[in-house]
Amino acid sequence: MAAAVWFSQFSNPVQPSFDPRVMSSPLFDPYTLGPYSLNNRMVMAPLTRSRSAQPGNIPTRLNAFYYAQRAAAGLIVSEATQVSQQGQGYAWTPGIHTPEQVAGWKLVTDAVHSAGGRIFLQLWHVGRVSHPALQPDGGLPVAPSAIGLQGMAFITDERGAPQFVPFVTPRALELAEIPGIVDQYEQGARNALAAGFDGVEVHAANGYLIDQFLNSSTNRRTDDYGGSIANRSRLLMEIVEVVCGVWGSDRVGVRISPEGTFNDMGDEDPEALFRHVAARLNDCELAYLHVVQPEIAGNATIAQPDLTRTSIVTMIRGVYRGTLIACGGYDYRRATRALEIEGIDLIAFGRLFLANPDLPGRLRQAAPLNKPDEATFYGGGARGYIDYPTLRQQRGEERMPDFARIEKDLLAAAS
Ligand code: 8OZ
Repeated sequence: MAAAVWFSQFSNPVQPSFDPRVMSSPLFDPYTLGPYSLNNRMVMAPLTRSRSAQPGNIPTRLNAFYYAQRAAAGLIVSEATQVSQQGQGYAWTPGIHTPEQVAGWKLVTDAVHSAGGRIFLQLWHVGRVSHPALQPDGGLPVAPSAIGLQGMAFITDERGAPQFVPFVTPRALELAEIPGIVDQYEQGARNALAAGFDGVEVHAANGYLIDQFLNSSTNRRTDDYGGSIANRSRLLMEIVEVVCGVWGSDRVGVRISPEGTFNDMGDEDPEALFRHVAARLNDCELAYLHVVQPEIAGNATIAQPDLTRTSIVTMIRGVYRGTLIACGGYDYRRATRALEIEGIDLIAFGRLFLANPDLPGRLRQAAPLNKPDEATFYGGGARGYIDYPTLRQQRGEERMPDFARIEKDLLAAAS
């Protein structure tokens, strides 16, 4: 497909088909984020979809189409993307450590930009949440300490079919290996710049490597990276420093999940830990701090918010002076309330954006929402990925595309 034809399919894909005055909420206000003017205060949350091309974990035109469909978000944060082979923890997740992956991501950023969107890449190292089958040398996954987690790793068998196997106990990183981990993030940040992203988000949430260093239950180190809260935060701060060196701090975000329990996480004093983290990050003058509500564990809601106590997100709002994104189970009403009353700056939506490519338009006119189909969250092709209809398509104002055909064309197209 000629380049011009390839881009033209993304231009202005999300035309409003409604009176924009219908709903009034700060969600629809523009927002200045670092050097960028966002069209609204709705962020598409990072969502693992496990649909990169194999072998090589390479983003495809199908992935580009999916992200461009959602370009009406004020900001898209990409799915978590491993900075190295060692950093991969699930089958088929994309990487940002080979030239082929950078070229694949360039298709994504070009498509999103042609559609008028903004996209940050989420930099990811899973640490212990991996398996020898995914490791470069078939070795053990690495972690701050040799403490395993319960549950199953998602890998592939010899024929490439999906398979669930128990996690293994990781090995503790040597002190001398830690600069190499920081280098992986720095290289990932450079590669993201080369791939045309608008910024990067450091994934320090949800029980992956950086979070394993932060939390006392997974970090039993006795060197400079363990023990005190300052020591446990050291890896995060070193990574943030090098990533800001590549991008400039106003194009770097950090995602944390205080009190999160996903991937067997826990800390003896999460309030003190994350108060420290938020205070230290104030000094970095980042684009934003992105906080996952503790009621969310990966893709599941495990509890309802406890309204009788001050939430950890409220505590962080009290400490953190910069742009704060909150994520986790928000609907229109709760999101509007968070912006109007709780001092949150931007709201990230995961499942709602997954199932509604035109989410801002739908919320603005209080239109019904498509329901996400859990069976198609991870792996596969167009189904459950690019075939959620827009409101215009559902109303017959626009032809319903032949998604199977689009998938075939996109994956057949030469780059
Ligand atoms: C759910 C399934 C796989 C990965 C995260 C990257 O929690 C993830 C993830 C979530 O941040």
